[in-house]
Amino acid sequence: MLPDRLHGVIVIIPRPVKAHAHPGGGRVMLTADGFRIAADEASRPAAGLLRAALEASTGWNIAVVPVSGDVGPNAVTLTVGLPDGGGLPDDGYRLRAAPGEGVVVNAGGPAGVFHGTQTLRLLLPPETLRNAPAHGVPAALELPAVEIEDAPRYAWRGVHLDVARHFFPKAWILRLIDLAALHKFNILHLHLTDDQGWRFPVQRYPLLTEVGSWRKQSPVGLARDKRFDGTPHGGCYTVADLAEIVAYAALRHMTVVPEIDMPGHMQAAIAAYPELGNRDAYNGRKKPIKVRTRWGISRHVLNVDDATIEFCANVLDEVMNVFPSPYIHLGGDECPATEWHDSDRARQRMRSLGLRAEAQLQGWFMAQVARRLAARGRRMVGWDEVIDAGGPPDAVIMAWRKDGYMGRWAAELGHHVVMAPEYYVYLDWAHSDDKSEPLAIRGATSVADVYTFDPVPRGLSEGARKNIIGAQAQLWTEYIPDTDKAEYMYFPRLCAFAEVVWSPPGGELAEFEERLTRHLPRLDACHVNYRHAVPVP
Ligand code: TNX
Repeated sequence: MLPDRLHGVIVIIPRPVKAHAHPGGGRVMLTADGFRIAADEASRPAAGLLRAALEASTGWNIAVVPVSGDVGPNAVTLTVGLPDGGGLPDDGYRLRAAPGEGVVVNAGGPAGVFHGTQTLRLLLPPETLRNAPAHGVPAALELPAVEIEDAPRYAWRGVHLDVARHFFPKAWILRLIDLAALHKFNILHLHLTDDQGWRFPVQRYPLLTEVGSWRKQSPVGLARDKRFDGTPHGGCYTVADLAEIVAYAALRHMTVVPEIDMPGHMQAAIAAYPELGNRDAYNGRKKPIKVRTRWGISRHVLNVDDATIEFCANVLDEVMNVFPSPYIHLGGDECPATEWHDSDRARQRMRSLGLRAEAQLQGWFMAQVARRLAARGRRMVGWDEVIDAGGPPDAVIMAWRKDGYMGRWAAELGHHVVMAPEYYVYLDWAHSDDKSEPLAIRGATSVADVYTFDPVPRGLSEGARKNIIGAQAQLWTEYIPDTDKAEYMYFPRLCAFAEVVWSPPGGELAEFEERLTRHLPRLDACHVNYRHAVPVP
């Protein structure tokens, strides 16, 4: 048995701000008989979730009771508002587990209570992460006696999932939310539309999903192999599915940020509604544009007519009805201007706006659409191409290109920035260069690469530091057709990334790797298909 403490740090991921063994040492016992969760009003939802998780894994019958003086030592107590009025933020918490006192979580706000309960779940035996008592009903649960004080480094701790290149079922997205919440992430970014599939149901434009959610076939192997599987692929969510995902995430203090990618990456929409495309640029093309079956960048982009801007705004109205997120992602990446160059209508638009380059047309387009978001009090997020095109100054920029350079530029311009540089946090890249790795778009990004990534771009001025609001790990799914492979690509790199965005900087890789070894049984208990450092024979 390894000790509970390694190098003085409590063995959980992400590493808390402060954690030490209780001065008295020892362990805390929670026993089946009479164990309770005491919660004040603000902590009730977190108490309910903790109760459900522990009842399922232990088979115990657990009461949630109001906080009162006589809760006793066989209890977990959850409250908001610190006894000494100490200044923890809303998402910060203190957790104290001491023999004879039970476990007390005291938080700055409801989010902090929730994060505190996730810490508790990681301190308890891994078996408590299962869905049923696998080895019979335990008489007691033990955890180390500890004192933890904790709060996140960043406000945006994001996990991204591309459900457009491959469709992922709702049930698994709920599981992903659980796994992300266990690691204290608070943003799930869903990339809902792309050239190869449209997954968001729009009442006003039903063909977006009727036509746009299916493609005829998908590539087999790498793009350059030019082989296809001959099997249609598709799927879309219902409004109820998405509302369920949003509500499920909200209970776990996660915000679902939807992305409708425009004006490029729109071939599926153009297949559904050809009038959205640049028909005057096709030079007599006879074949209709279909939902794209190849990966890579399509040259078929939206036209810049008023009707198309109105179309996008109408789609976003429905997006905003489903997603309460203050942030709505409008994509803006990889939009080739070839069709605009060849389109008389687009050139006329440029002339009337006095624009010199087609790329500026994109900035103008994004700004028009973003106005509809602003009218409803929402903020636009866009990939960093948005700053090339002179996009709206209040847009949040997701910086993915050129290492930290684009993020630094955006932050110096005054944008709020979410760092997402591909070399470090594109989890669709292979884990290693080894031949045994499954097919991946590029390689390689190891756990160590992710862990040593610092969201603060090199050379950023002191004044612009506050503009880095967080970072995000991406999972583009061209080469990730199913949930098993998605989990394989996410984990355990997502554990390392959790620590990048939550914990104070300065973590040591070797120490983290030891902690990760201790964390993996917890992923096993959740049956996560993570990549093993040593391949499973
Ligand atoms: C670039 S990153 C894209 C995606 C691809 C990804 C593959 C970004 C904003 N656009 O459309 O899926 O590369 O890694």
